[in-house]
Amino acid sequence: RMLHFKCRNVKYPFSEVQRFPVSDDQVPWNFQFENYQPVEYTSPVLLNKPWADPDVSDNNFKPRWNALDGVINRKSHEGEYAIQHGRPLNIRGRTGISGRGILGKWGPNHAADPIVTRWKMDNGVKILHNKTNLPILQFCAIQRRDNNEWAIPGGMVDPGETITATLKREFQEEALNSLEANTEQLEKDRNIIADFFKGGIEVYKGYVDDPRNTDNAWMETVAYNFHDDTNLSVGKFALQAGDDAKSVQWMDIDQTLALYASHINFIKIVVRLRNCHW
Ligand code: RP5
Ligand code: MG
Ligand code: MG
Repeated sequence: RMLHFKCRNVKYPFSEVQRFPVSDDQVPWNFQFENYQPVEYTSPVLLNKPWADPDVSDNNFKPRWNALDGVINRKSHEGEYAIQHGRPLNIRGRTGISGRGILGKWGPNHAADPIVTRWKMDNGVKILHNKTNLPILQFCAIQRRDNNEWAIPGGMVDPGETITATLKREFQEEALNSLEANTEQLEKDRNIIADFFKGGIEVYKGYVDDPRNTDNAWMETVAYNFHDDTNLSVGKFALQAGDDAKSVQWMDIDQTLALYASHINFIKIVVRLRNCHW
């Protein structure tokens, strides 16, 4: 399994909590790490939040680990995770923090990431990169309000929601500001959007190296590529940031991009798929 980096050896987001140091070797749970003393941290923000799990010590909390638990998916895309002292163990290994941090669910927290792409064009003609001679692909990137990092406009799968619905909803909320925008335009575009989101290709399913991950809670995602080959569909839309996005843009893709969590790895898969400049 791949190592995680963004949830190790740094301060935990929105807190002063410093993670217990974990070297590359020490990540796997089967590595003997006698002196491992992760900092216990569950954000007080989670207390009594309807979307968050209760504490594992709560007698009324009877989660079904590694299973579909009513409308909550507690299965990992990466296989079976272990349970220790009543808590799931991070499927990729140690992070230096025990507890849930700011994640609502113990174990996997499921998200979906819509990678919406178009070609960089000049009057309907693809622009080729001057070094590689390959067409330049652009993706719809949002700047996250929580940490200013650029990212795919993904979001959490609501209880009982299908991945297909999450992909389309999060794109509309974060990149088209559907929660606030003038609904007249969105109404006009509704059929275009519906058609466009039927044509997705799954490019990644699994763990996300997210800075919010802990030893007992972590992000997982399903990423889909939705591609507008002509810029006559969603590619022609004027983007407008909304909800947890503070800005949005069509961003040229190349290997120097610095993106949130492990999003660059998902973009790289799309690059191979579309045979574009990198
Ligand atoms: C990442 O966090 C996922 O890849 C997805 O992009 C995002 C979901 O969380 P929020 O945007 O709702 O904070 O791990
Ligand atoms: Mg969102
Ligand atoms: Mg989001």
